[in-house]
Amino acid sequence: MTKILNNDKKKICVIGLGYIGLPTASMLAIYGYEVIGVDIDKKRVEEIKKLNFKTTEKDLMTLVRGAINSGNLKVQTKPEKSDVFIICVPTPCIEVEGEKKCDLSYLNKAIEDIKPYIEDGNLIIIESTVPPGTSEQIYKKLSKDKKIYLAHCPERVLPGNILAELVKNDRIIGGIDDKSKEMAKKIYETFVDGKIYLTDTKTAEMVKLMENTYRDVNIALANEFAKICEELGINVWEAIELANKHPRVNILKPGPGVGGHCISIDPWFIVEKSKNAVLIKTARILNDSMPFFVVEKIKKILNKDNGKIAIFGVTYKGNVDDTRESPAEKVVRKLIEDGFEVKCYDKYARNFIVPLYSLEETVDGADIIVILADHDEYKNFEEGTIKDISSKVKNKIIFDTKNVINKDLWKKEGFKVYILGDGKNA
Ligand code: SAJ
Repeated sequence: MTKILNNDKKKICVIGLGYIGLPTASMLAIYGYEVIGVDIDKKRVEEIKKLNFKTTEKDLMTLVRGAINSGNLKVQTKPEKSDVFIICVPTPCIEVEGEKKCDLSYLNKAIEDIKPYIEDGNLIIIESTVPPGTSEQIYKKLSKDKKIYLAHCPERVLPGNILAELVKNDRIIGGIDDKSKEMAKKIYETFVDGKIYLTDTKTAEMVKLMENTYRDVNIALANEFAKICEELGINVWEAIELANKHPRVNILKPGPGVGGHCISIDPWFIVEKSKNAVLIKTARILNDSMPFFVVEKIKKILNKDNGKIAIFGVTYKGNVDDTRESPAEKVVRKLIEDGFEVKCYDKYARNFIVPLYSLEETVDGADIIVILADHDEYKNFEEGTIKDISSKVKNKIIFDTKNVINKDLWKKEGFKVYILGDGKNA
């Protein structure tokens, strides 16, 4: 579908220029809105202005450049009076008295920051993921002395493919009233090719949480199958592939745990609201236990509690630069705590809890190589690279928790190959 530039001259203020806010602000600017992109982080604002920020998102830099050059996108640290405010700030998870809860402090701060600029008739859109009922509470607060409109439009884009999904994916818009729904729809339909579905705010909040919870529970099932298959001498990867031949079965993949700032967090926002969330809580705990399962497995393979470990892949998933909540973080912390010497290699990662090394430095003298993220690089290692690695390691052992390596090539070099969930070589 070809979109036409909007000709309604609305001014939009996007609060939070992170992985959702920046592409959204840029997209709206490209489609003709006057956009003020706001981030409290001065450094981030400067980086964006100078087009000097790191990203692995395909074409994001080009989009931001186009938006800034069009004159429609301005980035700054303070909001301005606008017709529409779109809030895209993080809502992480915090632990309060042993219970995991949504941390609404960034969202509340954003609301306080825009409050002086809000006027009658403005539309406030919350994109941040929140527990059901949050938008209604914010509306109550803001509508005391102003006639405002409010909608919740949860983001649904997949990190690594954000720009394509921003346009292609269907959107859910929950409005506090019909006018709010329609006003928000008008904004999104300028750049969304997918269908737009309208509902109330509480349902939209729940829908977002259900999507990520569906995935978390399904991954937990795959992880439980991996443990069971190891115990019973079955290769879980083969078993899942065959089970998925059934027309109504689609089991996801096991791995070292669930990372990122969405799937490993959002299910807790349901748990905090309902005692009935029994399966959801169990799945979360199971996925959180996987890094420790991996550490135990490393000890079992090595048959000792010390040695040099070479980690490949520390981001929360393949081909992204984000290490937030990555399973590798827990694996590495635990290995170091238990007395292992650990070196990590990841040319995609932006930063990590320990320094990152080159491939050569990482494998030098290693007792075992452990793969924790499914970067394309590890799938496509060539014979020559594996030969070089082979000449540097102390023991030719590789443990692949993502089942991505070309096993035959590694075996050809004399490596003993272990795959998570493969009970045949456990
Ligand atoms: N993972 C597995 N096995 C699988 C699939 C994923 O172990 O079969 C792991 C990954 O390695 C990673 C974690 O799960 O550690 C999450 O990765 P992901 O690619 O499944 O999802 P995210 O967190 O990058 O993005 C999700 C998406 N939600 C859904 O697919 C329902 C995205 O659409 C959301 O917009 C995003 O969360 C978000 O921001 O909420």
